[in-house]
Amino acid sequence: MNDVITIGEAMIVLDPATTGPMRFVNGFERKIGGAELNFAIGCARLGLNAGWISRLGNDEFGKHIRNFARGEGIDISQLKLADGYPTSLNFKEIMESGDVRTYYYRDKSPTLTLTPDELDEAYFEQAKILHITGIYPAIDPRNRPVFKKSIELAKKHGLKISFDPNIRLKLWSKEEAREVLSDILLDVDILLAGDEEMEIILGEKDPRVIIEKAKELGISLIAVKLGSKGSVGYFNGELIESPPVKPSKVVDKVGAGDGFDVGVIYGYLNGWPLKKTMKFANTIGSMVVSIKGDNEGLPDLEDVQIQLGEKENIER
Ligand code: KDG
Repeated sequence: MNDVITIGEAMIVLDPATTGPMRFVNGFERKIGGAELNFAIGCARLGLNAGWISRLGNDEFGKHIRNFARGEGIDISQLKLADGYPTSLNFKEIMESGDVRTYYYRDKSPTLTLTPDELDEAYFEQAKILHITGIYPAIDPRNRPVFKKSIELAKKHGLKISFDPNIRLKLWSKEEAREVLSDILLDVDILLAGDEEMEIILGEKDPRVIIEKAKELGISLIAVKLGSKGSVGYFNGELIESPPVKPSKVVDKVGAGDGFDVGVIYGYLNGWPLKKTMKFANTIGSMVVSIKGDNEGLPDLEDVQIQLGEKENIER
């Protein structure tokens, strides 16, 4: 049985060998990214059973991503390689500060070949949480029926729906994101969102107001990510302002939000107190930004425990 399942696209990420504007970058390293796959990887590294529903191109890049996901111990039984749809690419530009700009080449996403009736109901029956993000419906409007069907199946079989808006304005406008995602919020049980994203969806940036509004929508676990200012969480009548965890250094901020999501879901599944969960999630987020790559910094459970001072780091 999977603890978590998720649906989303993964891409080959071309990571620049040097910082600065991409037009002056001569070398790139081939890596892998995709918010939902990052999430599944993070869960698997902590020891959860994670499943990933997706489509990749039937090409060398697609096979590379498939092998990588399998190597991370992710259940890829719901992954297929699609003919005629090349695996998408994502070029990154990284500034000295760690700030990143991305350039997508994903107009003919292999996820377009996944149809609602291909979603396997039995797969949903055997999971606890469906984690979804705003990237999947943003890639192409034609992905939205599959997205909706995944929510329907999750609800039918009593899964909790965990949602990160992950608004990527290179994929859609604020107006379109608001229209689609505010509808999704009605089905969500666990909201993992940045304050600026919620400003786009709800018109509110103050974490306490966001939490009040999310509660009114029936969302039971709410975590608002404030970047370098930490996070605010709400669950079962308790509100926690969790201070930021300072990273050892900031080299690449991409994937930090996915890491935070992993931490919250891990704490939730283990029935931890909210304070512990939020600290754990902030710690994972801070570990992700200190390593280059979208998912390379996602830690194993033991690494987080060392970071939290719960375990000794034996170097040699
Ligand atoms: O959350 C990190 C993702 O944004 C990154 O891995 C790439 O999925 C990606 C996207 O669509 O930008």
